[in-house]
Amino acid sequence: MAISNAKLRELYEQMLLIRVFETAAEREYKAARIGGYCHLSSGQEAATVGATYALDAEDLLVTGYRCHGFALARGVPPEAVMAELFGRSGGCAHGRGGSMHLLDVAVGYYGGWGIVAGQLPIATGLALGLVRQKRQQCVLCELGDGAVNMGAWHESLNLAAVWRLPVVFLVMNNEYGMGTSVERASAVTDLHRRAAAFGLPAERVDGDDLLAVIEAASTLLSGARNDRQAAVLELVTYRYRGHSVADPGLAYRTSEEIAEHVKHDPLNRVRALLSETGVGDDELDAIALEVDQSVATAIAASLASPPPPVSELARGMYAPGSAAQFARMLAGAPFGERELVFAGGLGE
Ligand SMILES: Cc1ncc(C[n+]2csc(CCOP(=O)(O)OP(=O)(O)O)c2C)c(N)n1
Ligand SMILES: [Mg+2]
Repeated sequence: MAISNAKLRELYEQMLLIRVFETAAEREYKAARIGGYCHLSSGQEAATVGATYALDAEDLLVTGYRCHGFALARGVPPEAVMAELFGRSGGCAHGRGGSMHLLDVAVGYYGGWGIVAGQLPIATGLALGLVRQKRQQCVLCELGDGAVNMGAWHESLNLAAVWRLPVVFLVMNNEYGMGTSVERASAVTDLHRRAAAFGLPAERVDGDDLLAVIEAASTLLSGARNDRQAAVLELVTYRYRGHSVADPGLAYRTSEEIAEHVKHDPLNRVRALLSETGVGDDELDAIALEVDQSVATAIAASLASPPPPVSELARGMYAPGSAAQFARMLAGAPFGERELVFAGGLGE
């Protein structure tokens, strides 16, 4: 896979940003400055950055809830991602989504979805929308190994095949769905082979090999974009941390298993490639410093950003023009409840 040294350096910086961002998010969550859920993607950086890099600027990206890395790789500013984790109005979803529901339509990122496999019908619908609008764009839909046993997987892949929709389903196989290994959950553990049930092309590659990910993702995405050929891409990777920050991640796997994966760390592998092209330790240190600073700036900006005002709670819930319907309802009780449920109400 031919890629310029400058581009490789840039992708390495993105991968390092994700690693440092996730470590900071874990620290902030444990300090109770981040609430709700928080799923980290440390260890999955090559898969995340490589697949996102293979998208064209006009393509659309949809993911599950382990999504900080995808948002960063797609170009959502770190302060907008961090502020969303903090639940602040400066967040990319205005502080109303949190860690699992990042969103930035301006860069073609359509979320960040918390229901396992819930994002598949959304991505499939987006792909149908592209066809209807005669656009030569495609959708990349990320999901976990746990999502391939959900009904929405079968329904979405079937429709994508029958209607020739421009969508690539990216299975991020990190070996576990919460505490359940792929072996315990799936009859066929080569997950990409399930695409055969729908007559779709599929590939399985080492998700910790950045260049292999870019090559496979580029081929499948261009098939979707140019020939409306839906496909499945399975990236075999590993998550270093627990399922969420609340899970130490050691009840269902051993420290030895984790250590074995760390030996093939995706960041080290790209660092080795950079060294071969003559990038020295000085330059690597400079990149690390830049990344540390941008994460520190993101945290400071998040702390300075106010929480979203309660009066904005119903914003985005109703289409423009539905004000008359909304006016009949009690503010803060859009389904007509008689009492306000928020302390202090909505200022009325
Ligand atoms: C429909 C549904 N069922 C159960 C859950 C609870 N749940 C959250 S994550 C998860 C495991 C998913 O694992 P996987 O698809 O492998 O993704 P990963 O966490 O490894 O990224 C489960 C069961 C949920 N969010 N949605
Ligand atoms: Mg998984």
